[in-house]
Amino acid sequence: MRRQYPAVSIFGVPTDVGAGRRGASMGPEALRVAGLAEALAARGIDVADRGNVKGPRNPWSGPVDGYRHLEEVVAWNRAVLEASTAELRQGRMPVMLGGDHCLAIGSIAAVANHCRESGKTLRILWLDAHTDFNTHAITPSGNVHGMPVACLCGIGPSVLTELGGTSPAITPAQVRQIGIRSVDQEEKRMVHEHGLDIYDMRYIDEVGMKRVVEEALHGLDDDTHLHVSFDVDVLDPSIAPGTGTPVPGGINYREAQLVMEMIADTGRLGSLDIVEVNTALDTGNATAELAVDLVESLFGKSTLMRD
Ligand code: B3U
Ligand code: MN
Ligand code: MN
Repeated sequence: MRRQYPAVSIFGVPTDVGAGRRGASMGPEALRVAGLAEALAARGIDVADRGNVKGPRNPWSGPVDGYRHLEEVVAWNRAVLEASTAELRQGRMPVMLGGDHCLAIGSIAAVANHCRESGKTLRILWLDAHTDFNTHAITPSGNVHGMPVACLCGIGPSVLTELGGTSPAITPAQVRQIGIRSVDQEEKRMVHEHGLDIYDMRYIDEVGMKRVVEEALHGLDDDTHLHVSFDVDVLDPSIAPGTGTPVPGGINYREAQLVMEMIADTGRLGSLDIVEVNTALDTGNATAELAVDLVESLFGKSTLMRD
């Protein structure tokens, strides 16, 4: 039986202002060329591609006070916040195509506000090789795509922590991170201090992806809005080479499919980011094509279940 999904609104967020390498700005087109909208429409989903959110160009300058391109990051995130908020108000599901992962600040701030207004509980599944919990004081790079989770939890510059109006937008207790295998020294202290729920690669190897996802999704109910922030660098670079900060030892194709299928089974998916597709580093368009394949599973594609 086919599950009903709300109407989906796709936005491109062609930015790499938060990244350490250029090229994630081509991610939205790569995902479009890979047929994202068509794949969702073929599953019977009402899907609208709203085009690209607009923002400033990448000045490609060095860190100032521990941040690279903070002004530009804020401008992009304001645009993302506005676009996402408008769709949520209409009962539609925003899908943000990155772009680098800094866009999750605006995207999740919008969802957090929406949940506060509608009395829903927000749960965030952060699929990533990195915890993205750096601050300006400890970042090794100054790249804001390494800081969105901290900013959303209220740790960061007020222009970002207060982006959606309420600060903090979320608490660490709402977040589950899966696939983690690269955490900077000082960042390790931070994630322990703030009690982030992290399912790293070692834990996945030891207990298996099925149990990991069961634990990460435990406690969901009819009032839960599930936001999935899908950084494609969670995938092993052998299957997803087109990303700016690849880390060996990532999740494989079958593990990734299982995560998506188990999320689909909850019926609680409410919003989605697909980020860090960097076409300049890809083999053909393999990474975007794989992301589309996985998103089909996220929207209920299944081997044996009839549509
Ligand atoms: N933790 C490093 C690397 C990094 C984080 N997120 C990505 N890369 N994509 C940093 O620069 O903060
Ligand atoms: Mn990330
Ligand atoms: Mn990452």
